Amino acid sequence: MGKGALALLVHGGTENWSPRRWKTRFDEVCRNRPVLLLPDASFDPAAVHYAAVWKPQPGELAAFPHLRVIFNLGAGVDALMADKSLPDVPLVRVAVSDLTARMTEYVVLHVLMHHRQELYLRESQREKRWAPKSQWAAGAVTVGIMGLGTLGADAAEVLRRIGFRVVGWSRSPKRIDGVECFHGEALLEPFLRQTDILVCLLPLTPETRHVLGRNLFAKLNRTSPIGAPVLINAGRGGLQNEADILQCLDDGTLGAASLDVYATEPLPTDSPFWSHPKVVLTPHNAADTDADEISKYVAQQIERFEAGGALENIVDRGRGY
Ligand code: NDP
Ligand code: OXD
Repeated sequence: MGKGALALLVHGGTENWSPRRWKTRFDEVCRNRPVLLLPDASFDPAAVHYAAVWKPQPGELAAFPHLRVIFNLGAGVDALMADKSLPDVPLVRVAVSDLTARMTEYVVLHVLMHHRQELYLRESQREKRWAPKSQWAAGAVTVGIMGLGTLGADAAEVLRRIGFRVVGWSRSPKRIDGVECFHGEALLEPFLRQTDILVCLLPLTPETRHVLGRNLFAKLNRTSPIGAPVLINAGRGGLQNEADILQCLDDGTLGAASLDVYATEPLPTDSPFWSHPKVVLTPHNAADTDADEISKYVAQQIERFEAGGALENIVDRGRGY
């Protein structure tokens, strides 16, 4: 019997993430396995055993009666979890070293940008103003990371090595060398009270939606050398209350924000974030993963699964991540 087919359902993304590029990549790594790029009028849905997806339409995956595993081509599965007809088969997400390293680059870049007063220095340069401000040591600043999973834990370790004081918050208890770890609702406030630069790497779930709002920002530390606290969100736009962020930037509750993700993407051209002087904005590309590594990761998981081995990085549907 031939190998069960892999169906590709890919919507959106950059040129590197175009459906055609994914088809070429998967043809290379899935030897002797049919790879179907959907929509394809000639395919037999019953032949599909695996699906590799990025932002499929709700209901699309329910069309495959013999589906065995769904592979999400990214780390966050919030879009998939919103599909009420998602087949009840294992859902695997991406957790690969390339993605982790790129996210850590983004986090370190933005923490350093605020720590080293880059917004102020660039403004001085534009105005040809020679006006240095005093600097402080990394150890005088506490970076608080919400989400100590694959991405948050790596960023925490690298920031600590650079010299920052690092604290972290997760759902369950964690141990990371040199990082003070907090967990659960009850310990959120003590975590926030110490945090000068807040980095959010949480998944979007019903529990975390809109967690980044005024109530939370008001609990951040205001006595560090950087002054008003800074928000860095590279998790998901649904984690943030955008009206609160804008008001908190304007009334000084927040000193600055680096945002990679938004409630609506692409960010509408009339969003005040585009031109806000205290916002450093990127277009959801904090960690634009090497797609070749992802296709190899999926192909290896399928081979291992068919040989009776365990799948890795299966999403816990009850928790939503
Ligand atoms: P993981 O699942 O490995 O980690 C998630 C972390 O969040 C865990 O530490 C988890 O706690 C914690 N968490 C989840 N829910 C809660 C809660 N209710 N209260 C407290 N802590 C909670 O995910 P990753 O690190 O791989 O990725 C995180 C997110 O980053 C993704 O879901 C995605 O949305 C986003 N992302 C964004 C990208 C971008 O380009 N902007 C690229 C890739 C990912 P515990 O450990 O106890 O389970
Ligand atoms: C992801 C992303 O979840 O790129 O992988 O946002």
